[in-house]
Amino acid sequence: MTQASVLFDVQDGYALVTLNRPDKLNSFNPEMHQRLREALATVKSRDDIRAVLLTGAGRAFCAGQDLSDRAMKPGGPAPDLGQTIGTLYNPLVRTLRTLEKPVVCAVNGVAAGAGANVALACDIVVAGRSASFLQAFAKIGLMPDSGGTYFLPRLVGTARAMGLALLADKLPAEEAARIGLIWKCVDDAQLMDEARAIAAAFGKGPTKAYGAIKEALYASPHNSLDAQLNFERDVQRELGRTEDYREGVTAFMEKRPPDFKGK
Ligand code: T3D
Repeated sequence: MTQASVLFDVQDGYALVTLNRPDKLNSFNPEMHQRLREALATVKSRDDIRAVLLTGAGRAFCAGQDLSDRAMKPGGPAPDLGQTIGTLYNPLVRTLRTLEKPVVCAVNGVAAGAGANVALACDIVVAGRSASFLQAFAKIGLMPDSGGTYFLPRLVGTARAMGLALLADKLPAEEAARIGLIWKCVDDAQLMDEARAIAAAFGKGPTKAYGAIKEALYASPHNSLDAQLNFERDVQRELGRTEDYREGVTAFMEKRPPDFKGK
């Protein structure tokens, strides 16, 4: 029996989603894309799942596209990369960014090519000290995709984005955290405990507020201050009507931890 290319497990209010092609460094093939799409659709549809923790099996997080699916015969036809990007990678990045639930990424090893940019599409990225980020594209005659040219300059500025994309060198996790590419770097042995603790906290947190925070912060770079102020006013009005806000204030007044229901 073949192993599932994506493992899915629900615990403590979050879904643990594990890319599981370790012998190929969890590189993407169409089957893994499909399984991941199904996993994220389940997360979206189930109220009892209030966050995601994405990680990789084995020594890598994800090595991007499975290049053995791209082997070309001399003189043979070139693959249509626009097709896979348009139908597989772009929808994945959009799903991660627009999911109204927080997505934690535990980068357990190298994250290369689209694998690096899928990690950067997540909301909170925690990496093990031995992990690294590699915009591998230029090494094979491509440019960053899966949102790389969008995320990199916004996260670390154009100068560093340019260096990472053009030089295509491995960026160690510690340096990635230092320059603000990711949330934090922790010792390898602590990685999953740390990431699980964050995901579990999200799993019992105010889900609607988290969704609003994502939407507001991801819209922010494109909005004027006026537009952002108006967005905050309108969405805060909606959040003020949620059960979780009522519970949050009541719990504060009663000096007890809140019991958020995600509603
Ligand atoms: O194609 C489209 O549809 C367009 C979309 C493109 C998106 C992309 O992601 S393009 C970029 C694709 N990814 C890469 O270019 C990264 C290629 N891999 C590497 O550069 C290195 O493997 C790593 C830096 C990730 C890790 O290096 P290292 O030294 O730790 O491991 P290794 O020895 O290179 O790899 C271990 C095995 O995994 C090896 O197989 P083997 O020899 O043990 O049988 C290697 O071939 C395999 N592997 C690694 N990456 C891939 C891969 N097999 C297929 N596809 C890969 N991407």
